[in-house]
Amino acid sequence: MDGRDLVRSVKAVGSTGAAQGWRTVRAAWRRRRADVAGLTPRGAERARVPGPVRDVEPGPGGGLMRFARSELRIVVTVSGAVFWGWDGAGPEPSYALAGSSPEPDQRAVLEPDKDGAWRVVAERVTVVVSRHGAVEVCTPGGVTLRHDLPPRWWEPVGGGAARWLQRSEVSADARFFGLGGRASGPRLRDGTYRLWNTDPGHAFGPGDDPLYITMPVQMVVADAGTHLMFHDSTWDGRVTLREGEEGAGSGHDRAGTSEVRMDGGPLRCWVMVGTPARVLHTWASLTGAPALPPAWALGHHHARWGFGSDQEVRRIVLGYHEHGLPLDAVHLDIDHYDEHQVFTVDGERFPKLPVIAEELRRDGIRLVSIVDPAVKAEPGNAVYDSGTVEDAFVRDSKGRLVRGVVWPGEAVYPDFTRARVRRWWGELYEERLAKGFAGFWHDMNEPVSFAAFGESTLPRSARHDMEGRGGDHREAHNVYALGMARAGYEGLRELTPLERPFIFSRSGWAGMQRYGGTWSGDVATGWPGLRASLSLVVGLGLCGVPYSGPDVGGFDGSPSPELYLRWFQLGAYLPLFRTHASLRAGRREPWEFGAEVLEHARVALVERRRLLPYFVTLAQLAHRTGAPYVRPVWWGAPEDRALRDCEDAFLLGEALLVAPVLDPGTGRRAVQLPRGRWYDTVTEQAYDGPAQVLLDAPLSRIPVLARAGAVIPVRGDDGGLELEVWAPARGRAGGGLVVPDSADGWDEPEIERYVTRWKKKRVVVELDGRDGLSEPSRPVRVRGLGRR
Ligand code: NBV
Repeated sequence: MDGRDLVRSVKAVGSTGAAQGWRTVRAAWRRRRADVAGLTPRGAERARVPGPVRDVEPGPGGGLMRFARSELRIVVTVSGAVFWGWDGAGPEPSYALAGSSPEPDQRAVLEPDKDGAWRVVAERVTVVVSRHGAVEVCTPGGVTLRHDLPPRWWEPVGGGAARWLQRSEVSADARFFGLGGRASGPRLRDGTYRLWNTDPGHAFGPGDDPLYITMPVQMVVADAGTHLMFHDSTWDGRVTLREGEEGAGSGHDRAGTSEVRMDGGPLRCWVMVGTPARVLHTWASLTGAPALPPAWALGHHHARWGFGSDQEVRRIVLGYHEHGLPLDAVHLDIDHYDEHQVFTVDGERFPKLPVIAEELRRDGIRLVSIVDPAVKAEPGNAVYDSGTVEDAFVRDSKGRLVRGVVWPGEAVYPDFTRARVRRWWGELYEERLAKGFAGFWHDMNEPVSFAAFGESTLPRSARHDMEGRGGDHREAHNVYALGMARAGYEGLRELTPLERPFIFSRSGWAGMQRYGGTWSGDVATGWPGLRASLSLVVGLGLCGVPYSGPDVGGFDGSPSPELYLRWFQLGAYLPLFRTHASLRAGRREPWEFGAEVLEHARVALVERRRLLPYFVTLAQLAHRTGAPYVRPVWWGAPEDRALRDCEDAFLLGEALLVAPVLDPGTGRRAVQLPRGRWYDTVTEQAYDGPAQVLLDAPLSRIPVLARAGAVIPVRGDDGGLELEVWAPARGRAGGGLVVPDSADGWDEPEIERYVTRWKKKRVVVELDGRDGLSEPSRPVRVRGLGRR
């Protein structure tokens, strides 16, 4: 223990109560001791590079290249994604893939290229491998998108996992996005980003990295094209990014670089090339379609750590009613547990939970429960006892249970990398359903074990089943929450087969969208936190996780009325729209910030409800195509550099452009418009892009623009579905997709395609159905006709 550790230990003892504080000191020591005993020190290492190519063996979709000191398998698959793996690595087993690897594309063959290189030509991408193992990803037109240098490994002389480094170059104009949920993005500037899911232990802002969800997924956007690169290793790693620079005048370009360093795991990757939409579609076909949230989960959620009693829940709901504010879900945090133990309810403070849940459900409001993975290590505790019978908990290298410290005190951790344990855990949700809960909020699943010093998670030497292969926490850590999400999702599918499960999880990894979304953790109350919360939603969407949204108002403090309102106005256009705060933070109900804020918050809530059919459509489209609801403004025009650098606005689906206010005292703001005509949805004033325009952003609203020609499904005053149509520019046409999903089951409603155009002096809207064009059966309202 060094001096800093000592100070932290003393603080831990002081801040969490003496008993818990000392527990965290002991836990940290235990963790350290376990790792000393359970992990072999790396010792001397030997470096290796592939060396020159020896022979080549064509195979389905590509083939195998043997180098002096490694081999490379390369396969173009029918999904359009290209796989390559070094040292014999294949696509499976993988926690990211939704099923088995897609079939090889038989049309793709490995053929000789110049200078002893080989190449595979596929429909959308050509991959060239040099005779020393450099891999180049090119567009079909032959322009290089990414140039991977030959990889390098470091192998412990005494055996054990090899570390590796993959250095890559991208064009000078390229921009990096992704890597999971990053607070400083969405554009990832020069720096080193760690790949290790982490609870920062305090409310985070743009300077905090890593956070709860990290993923080795890079989305790279350049003039020449867009590609997504996924390094399929779950181990701890670091990605160092450096944007390139274009030589001004006669100077040379400096390429952008990415260096991925992994502490272990196979060196294998997947690359997808195309438009952003095509790339995400391929990514979703590989790693799984985003789960469809039930329609109510697309409304407004109110959470709080510390409702304290079921009477307080009733009071809040009544407050929403009395103030005429729509509400769709209420979330109960750990304070409703009995002594902080998951899958229990404090019967004294929440005696009427199922009754209240039923009352709320009649009003269209659902109850959502927090679910923490750690189980109080105490015989007599039902979850602990049944988990013990199942041998469900993580053990150390000597076979002893790994104990950590969390809210209930000393706790043990289910090993979600074992199928049997996932099944056992999934069945536990039955208790939640019986209490009336309809949705689940997975927390503390990085997983967290409070520690007075060192890392607040399990020892790296802790053993995991890894689907029978066996491994330790170094490999299991990043997929712990993914396994928990899978356990919950699959359990709920068994328990309530007719309903779509609703799960959102603080931590996760590539593929987590198969089971649900996220809220991205404890964002700090403050303007930088507001900006960071948008960065997370956009970045996660580009990694294939379309459903997320921040704690409106921030987690930890008391936002000023202005900050709260601006956060609220942003949240109203994000997939998960939730107000939430910590036990010690100020209130988050819209009526707590004065009459003016209440009035404007009501407008945002009412608009969200009006747009619900649009959100439902976006959820359906995300499920079917992988396209996130929230998209960077460059989504349809990645070659537009001004859009690529715009981080303070986003597209909500095809139809809307949302320009939140992210700074105090703003009454007007600049908005970078993509090509085409856009209408301010309040004034109906038209603007033509590409351009930067200055728009009014009074306290009452943030600028939201509609694309000319768009067809947006909205909720009419009678609750029915109506079509809001924004006039196309003269002489132009437009259109939009609508997925009318009224139930929360598994039926896949058909997509309605609408087209709009000018006919004489009128805007006409038609349904483009199987039998040709017809008049829509839904009420239509055309807007944007008046002002230019
Ligand atoms: O369960 C309490 C909180 C929860 O409100 C929050 O949303 C999570 O991100 N939880 C973290 C644990 C406590 C953090 C200090």
